Amino acid sequence: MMHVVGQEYVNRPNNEGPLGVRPVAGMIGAEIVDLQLGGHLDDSIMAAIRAALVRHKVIFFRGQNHLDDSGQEAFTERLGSAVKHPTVPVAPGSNFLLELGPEAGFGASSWHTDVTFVEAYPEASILRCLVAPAAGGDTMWANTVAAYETLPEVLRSMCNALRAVHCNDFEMPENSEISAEQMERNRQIFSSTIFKAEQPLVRVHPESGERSLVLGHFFQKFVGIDSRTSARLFDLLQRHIEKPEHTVRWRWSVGDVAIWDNRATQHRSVADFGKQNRVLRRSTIHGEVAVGVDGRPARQICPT
Ligand SMILES: O=C(O)CCC(=O)C(=O)O
Ligand SMILES: [Fe+2]
Repeated sequence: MMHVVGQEYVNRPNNEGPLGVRPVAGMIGAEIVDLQLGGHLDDSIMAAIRAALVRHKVIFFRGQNHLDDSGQEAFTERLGSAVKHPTVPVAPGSNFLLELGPEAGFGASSWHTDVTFVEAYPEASILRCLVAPAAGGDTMWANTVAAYETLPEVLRSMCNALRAVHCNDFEMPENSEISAEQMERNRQIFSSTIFKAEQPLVRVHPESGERSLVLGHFFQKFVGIDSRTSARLFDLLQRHIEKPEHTVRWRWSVGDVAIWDNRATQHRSVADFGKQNRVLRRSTIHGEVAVGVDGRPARQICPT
């Protein structure tokens, strides 16, 4: 099955019922218009949001300025069961939010899927913009289902059989927005407990049945392949995921909210905003253990 692209994707009949949905890019991303997020939304709207999320992989909502931390938390709990980050302390004043800001740059400016060093990594993340730079500091997402589906058949077969170790002790990307000392402090917090999990390279999505590639910056090596060869193979597949055709890019305004399906995407920030302030708060939703094409689940290596 070939992934639908361009007009075919944009015009495909949708099952999002009551929502106003405007695709942003040809293969991933849609804006949902005229909806106020919060803990008050009824089941039919929540089901439509979930359907839009699984279909478009990342959905955007502008003008959610009414949301404060507790509003974001209440909405998060309507969407699923909220989980804290395994090592990073919660943002001051919140119950389970993670802050991305001048004090807390956790190496988000390279491509990743959130928390893949945990066997049951989050199924979705919700990011709310509190302070936006005048220009710069966009976030990008890539569709890892489209990336799998556009690989030649022989490479897909090879990928189906592979598994990889992911770890939170990873090399954080260089980031001119944060001092070297701050970066080192952040790194120490991020990997204060070492987490390692073995993930299938190809994950079967529990809701859509779609297959996606599980890679990103927590990748360490493929099981049964030495580190150097692993790095070359990683590079080939990761570059394929990052092709502009597989991506969407969002320019933030205060009050914007983005929600992504963390089982079918990677994302990264763009570190081009210099000393301008930029603050986002993220919540995450508990995910199931990833399962490969052969039915084998992911496995936690440490801590056990
Ligand atoms: O700062 C960003 O644009 C992305 C942050 C990120 O990786 C996340 O919220 O999971
Ligand atoms: Fe992230």
